Amino acid sequence: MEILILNGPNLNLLGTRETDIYGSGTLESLKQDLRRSYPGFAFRFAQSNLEGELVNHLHDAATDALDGVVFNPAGFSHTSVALRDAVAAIDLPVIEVHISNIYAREEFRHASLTGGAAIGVISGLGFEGYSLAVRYLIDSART
Ligand code: CA2
Repeated sequence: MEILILNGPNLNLLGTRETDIYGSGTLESLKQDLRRSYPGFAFRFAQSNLEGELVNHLHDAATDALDGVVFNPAGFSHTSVALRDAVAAIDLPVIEVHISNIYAREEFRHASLTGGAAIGVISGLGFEGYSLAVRYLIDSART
C-alpha cells in the first residue's frame, strides 16, 4: 500500500507562526510522526501553495494507483471548485483533514467545497487527524 499525504497552501509554515491555532509541529515532524506510527509503510508526501499543482498531485496519485489520499487543502477547501472536481474525479479514497476545528472558527471556514467530495472529513484533532485518516485507509483496504 502507498498513501499520499497532501498539504495545501501555507502549511509549509507550520510550526513557525500561528502556533496557538496550528500547534508547534512542522511538516517535517508530521512526516516523522507518521513514519514512526506506521513503520515500513509507504508514504508519498507533498505540499504546494499552488492550486494546479495540488490537482496534479491528485491526478498522479490515481495514475500511479496509490491506495488513498489524506488531503489538507487548507484555504482552498473553502474556495476551490477545481480541487473538489479533482477529488471527485480520481478513483481513490480521499480523506480531508484540518488541523484546527473549522466549525469553531470564522463562518467562511465552515463550508468545505473539497470536503463534500471526500469520503470523510476530520477537523480539529491537530496532527492526530492525519494519523487517524491513515489508520482508516489502511483498515478499509484490508477489509
Ligand atoms: O485547520 C486547518 O488545517 C486548515 O486547513 C488550515 C488553513 C485554513 O485556511 C483552513 O481554514 C483550516 C490555513 C493553513 C495556514 O497554515 C499556516 C500554518 C502556520 C502559519 C501560518 C499559516
